[in-house]
Amino acid sequence: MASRRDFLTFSAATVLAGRIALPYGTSSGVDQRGDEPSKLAADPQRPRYHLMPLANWMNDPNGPIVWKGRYHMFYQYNPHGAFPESMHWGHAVSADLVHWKHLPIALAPTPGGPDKDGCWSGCTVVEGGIPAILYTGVFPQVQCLARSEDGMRTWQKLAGNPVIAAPPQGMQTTGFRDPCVWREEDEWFLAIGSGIEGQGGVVLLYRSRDLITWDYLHFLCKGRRDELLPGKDPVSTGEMWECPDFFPLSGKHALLVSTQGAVIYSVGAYENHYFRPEIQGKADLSDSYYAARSMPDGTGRRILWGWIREGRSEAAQRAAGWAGVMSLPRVVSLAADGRLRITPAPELETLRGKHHHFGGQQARGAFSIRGDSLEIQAEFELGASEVVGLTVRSSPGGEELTSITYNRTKAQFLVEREHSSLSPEADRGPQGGSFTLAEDETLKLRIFLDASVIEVFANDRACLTSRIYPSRPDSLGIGTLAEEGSTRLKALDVWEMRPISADKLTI
Ligand code: DQQ
Repeated sequence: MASRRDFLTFSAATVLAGRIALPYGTSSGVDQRGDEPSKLAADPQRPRYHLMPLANWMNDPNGPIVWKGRYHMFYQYNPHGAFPESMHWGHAVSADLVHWKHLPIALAPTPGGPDKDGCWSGCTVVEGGIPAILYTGVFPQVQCLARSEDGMRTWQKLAGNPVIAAPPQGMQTTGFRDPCVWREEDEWFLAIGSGIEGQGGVVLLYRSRDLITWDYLHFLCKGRRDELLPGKDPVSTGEMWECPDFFPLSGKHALLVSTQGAVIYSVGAYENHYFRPEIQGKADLSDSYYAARSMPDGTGRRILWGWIREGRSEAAQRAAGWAGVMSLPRVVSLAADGRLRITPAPELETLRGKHHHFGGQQARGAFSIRGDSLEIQAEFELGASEVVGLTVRSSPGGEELTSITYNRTKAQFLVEREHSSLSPEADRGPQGGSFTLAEDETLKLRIFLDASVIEVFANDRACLTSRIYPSRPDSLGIGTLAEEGSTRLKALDVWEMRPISADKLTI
């Protein structure tokens, strides 16, 4: 998502103007600041049970990790406003995966250092009891190391940074960023997102004994030229793979890369330090979900996080004073057909408040429950209907309305946003992709509505994230939708969700 032009300008200017004091080699100590908390709290578009900074811009999740019984989440963060420049690492901690407390910024660009123009994405590992961050400094793109000796409160950058100063010699790379590090016996391995001009995305593999001296081995995995899309930049064509995330899963290995506007996963075999993909898919059907990173949670589960981008104009984002949201935690496992099964973490059920149940009705019409902070579960028998689904955030006269639909003939699952908002600032295009139900299968939807965020899970095998910005305060209605046929709604369950009030939490 990022170009040199996007990121270059702010940090140098800001530091010169003396607005942030950054002692070399330590965390910045800059706290999260931004617009008036009361303005942000009153913003109807601002999610209430998703993790996000108190204000300003965020993008990629970085280095999620379980440490001493707590979940730590870092993320790309610009403390200076709701726009993508001068990347820092924001930091939050949770005891339950759902409620979060914000901690001081973990990493800030160091004037004159290899990350002077931004601390871009990376990962967190623990070496001999000491937490360490591997991240990308820009520009040029190099890999850096920071460690924390005080339980992740402050981070000290290695004086000898960068630890990897350039891509392997002679390679015409399209990028060199976003390290993902893991341990095998007494060695560390590091995968870097990259690509070869005109050929496709690659993940480069390095090895080290101490996280400092790294030897390049070979490609961990390579994309194919015939997979490239037409486009204007290497990330949109697939010539550059961002944010590789590589992990073992039930006897197989999975690799996630962010490219072509999506998070693409491969499941396959990892042998002799080569990864051979066998099955591919999208971790989410929408381009609103990006740069996903996962963590083992200490109980055998793999938890996945993604950046939910905005879907409205840059001007609207700046005016709001915040931009970017962390997805809800999703549990990744291997399905019987070898694909990834990605479902909402059960911990989210602790946010459920008042429950409303509707059963055995024809699948048409509106329901008495209304809201924009809800979990909705619905199961439909398709009957003869070609299109089935729900409408959410509808105004009483239907001036604003968002449809979540499964189209049997087109084998498509979509969030349709044509009428989601009367505001000209909001994106209107449909989001979604291919999805097929078996002939006798019911459609099972689990939908999380949180102000401008929608996360939908269909039949435990498709995720679809979307952004909508209804402008009317009465755009809160829920209804069912069935065209040409006799769809039966087996059951509709709705829970009013509690806000997480991250800023007030103490743990
Ligand atoms: N965002 C980061 C990069 C990464 C991109 C910069 C993906 O490290 O490649 O904020 O969204």
